[in-house]
Amino acid sequence: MNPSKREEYFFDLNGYLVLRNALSSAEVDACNAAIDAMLPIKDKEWVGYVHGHTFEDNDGLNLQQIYEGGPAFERLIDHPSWIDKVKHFIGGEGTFDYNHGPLFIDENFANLRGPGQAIGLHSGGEKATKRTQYRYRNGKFACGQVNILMALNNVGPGDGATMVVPGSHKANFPHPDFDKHRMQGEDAAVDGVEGAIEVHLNAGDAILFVDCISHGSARRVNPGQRRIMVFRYGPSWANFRHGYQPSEGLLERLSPEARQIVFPQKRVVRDPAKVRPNPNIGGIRPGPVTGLTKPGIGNLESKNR
Ligand SMILES: O=C(O)CCC(=O)C(=O)O
Repeated sequence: MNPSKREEYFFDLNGYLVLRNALSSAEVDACNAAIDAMLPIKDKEWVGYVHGHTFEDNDGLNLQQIYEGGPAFERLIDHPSWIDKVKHFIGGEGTFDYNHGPLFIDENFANLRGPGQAIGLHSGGEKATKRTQYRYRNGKFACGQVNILMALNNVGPGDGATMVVPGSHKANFPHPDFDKHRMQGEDAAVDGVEGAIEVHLNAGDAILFVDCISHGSARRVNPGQRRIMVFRYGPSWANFRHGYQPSEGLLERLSPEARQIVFPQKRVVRDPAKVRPNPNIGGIRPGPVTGLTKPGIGNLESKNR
C-alpha cells in the first residue's frame, strides 16, 4: 500500500515512520525460530550464505545476508507491509534510476544485542552523503536509502531501542554532541543526546527511515537480548555495501519481483564462441569467464555513513 498523505507529511517532517504490526506474529516466530536454528554463529563464520559479522564496536552480532537464512526471510524482500511505501520514497519511476528495476537491497542483516551494548550516533543530513540522502523534488520523493528496521521482540525502555533525532535528515550542521556519542566515541550510545528520542516497538513493528537521519540506539541495560533486522533499499543501480553477493540458490528460489530487488542487473555473459584473443594482452585464452574473478577493495569493517 502506498503511503497515506499523513505518512508522507510525517516522513517528510521527521525522516521516519513507525509501521505497527508490519509482521504478523507467525512471521516473527518464523524468523526467530530460523535465527535460533543458525545459532551459535561466531564473527566471520558462515552458516550457509549467512555471515556472522561484528563491527567490533560493542554493537552486537550481525547475521549479514539474512535473506539467505531461509523462507522466513525471503518473504521480507518485497513484503506488502512496506514495499510500496519504500518504492514511493525512493522514487525514480520513469528515470534512469529505474534502469534495472524499482529497488535494490544493499545490505540486510539481523542484529542481536545484549546488556551493555549499543550503537553510537551516526548519519545526519549535513554529511550530504549521496547514497543515504533525503530528497523531495518536483513533487516526488527521491531518497537515496530507505531502511526497514523490524523488531523481532519487544523493544521498550532499557532494551536498547533505536534512537533518532527527528528532522535531522534535513540538518545543515552536525549535532553538537556528535563527537562524544558517535560510533567509537567516548560514549558510543545515543542515551541523553539532546533532541533524540527512543522509538519503542512491539515484536512485528517496523521503523521506516531515511538513512541520513541522525540515529543510533540506547544502551541496553535490561537482561536478555534485543533482536532486530534491517533491510536497506536504494535505487536499482546501487551496489552492495559490503562485498557480499546473493547465492545462485537464493536467486533461483525468489519470485521475479524479489529477484530483481536482490540482483537488479542483468549479467552480461561472454559467449566463448564469440571471443577472440585480445592482441594487447598476451597469454590469455578465450574462455567462459562471466565476470570479475578478483575481488574489489571493499572494506567490510567500514562504518562511514
Ligand atoms: O541498532 C539500531 O537500533 C540502529 C540501527 C542502525 O543504526 C542502522 O540500521 O543504521
